[in-house]
Amino acid sequence: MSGVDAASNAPMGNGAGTSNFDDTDPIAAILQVLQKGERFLVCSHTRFDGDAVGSALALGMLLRQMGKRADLVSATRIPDLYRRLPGADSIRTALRVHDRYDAAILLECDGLVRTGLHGLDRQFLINIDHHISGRPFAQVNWIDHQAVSTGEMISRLARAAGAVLTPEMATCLYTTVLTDTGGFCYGTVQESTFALAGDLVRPGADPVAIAQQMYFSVPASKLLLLGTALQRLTREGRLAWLLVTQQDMVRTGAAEEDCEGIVNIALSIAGIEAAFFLRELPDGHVRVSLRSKGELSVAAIAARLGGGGHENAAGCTLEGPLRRAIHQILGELRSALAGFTPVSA
Ligand SMILES: [Mn+2]
Repeated sequence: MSGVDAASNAPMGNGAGTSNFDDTDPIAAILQVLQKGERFLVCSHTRFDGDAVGSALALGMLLRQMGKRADLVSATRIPDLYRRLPGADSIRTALRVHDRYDAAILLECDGLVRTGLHGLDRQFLINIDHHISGRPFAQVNWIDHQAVSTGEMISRLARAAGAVLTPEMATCLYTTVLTDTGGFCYGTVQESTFALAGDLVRPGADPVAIAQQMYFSVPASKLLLLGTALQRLTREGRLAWLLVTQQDMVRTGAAEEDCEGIVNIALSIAGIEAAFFLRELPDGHVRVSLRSKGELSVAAIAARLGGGGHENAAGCTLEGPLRRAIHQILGELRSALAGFTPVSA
């Protein structure tokens, strides 16, 4: 967990600028800013996932419960999968922030660029993140690698604020836990994760309805794309990968969000230690999703290639063409696997 840097910039408006933040207690520091301010911006990274949408929506609800105004802004559209989350229509799509806020709260971002938004550099910034790639770029930073989702951190913030978890907040927060743990499967899951899930089900999150929405409402275009990707499944020892071309995307009528999770199919093969999924982008770049099981970390590989993420789930964008990107990723993964012996072996 990183601390709080109060030296670089003072909060705008409403007198929070004179505060002395306690660098050992980022939750208290964040609450101090929230309590003193009136208007807040909440944003997350582009290409929203369940944690980005769910944590932003729940934080917006928390702020409103505290009597504050919260504007939720995203540079990219909300994937259909998450449009039925409570309050999802309240997220505005924009590329630039014009207004001045008492603070802009960035969720799941390792810097301003990740938001895809312009105009944030003028704002007082609060950074809440659980990624390994998290960096203390803001005036107040709360980075907790142990949290299974940023939503988990928002639920702790809500508790510290003495807020009531409404069924809507609980639904958004449960969605962050479910999706960021891959349905309670990934390495970050521990006993406390189930306690957290219980704390969200009790006030009204419906685990069955949320799972149905997340996993059993797949658009046909996604299955067509998956079929195409599976035809190109390649295996090399403990590595497996899938890819789709831009032509595949057009032919199947798939949207960007339909690529979500395809990499996990390659990872699910017995004996596979790491997997990746490549998607050719319309501009010729290649989007890479990396996954690993257990102890092998793909976070460092993604970071070396200009991306980021978690130990078991990370991503980056590479120069095309596809063949070159495959070569680059394979080089990294082959050498990572060469020196790797699984604990269970
Ligand atoms: Mn997350």
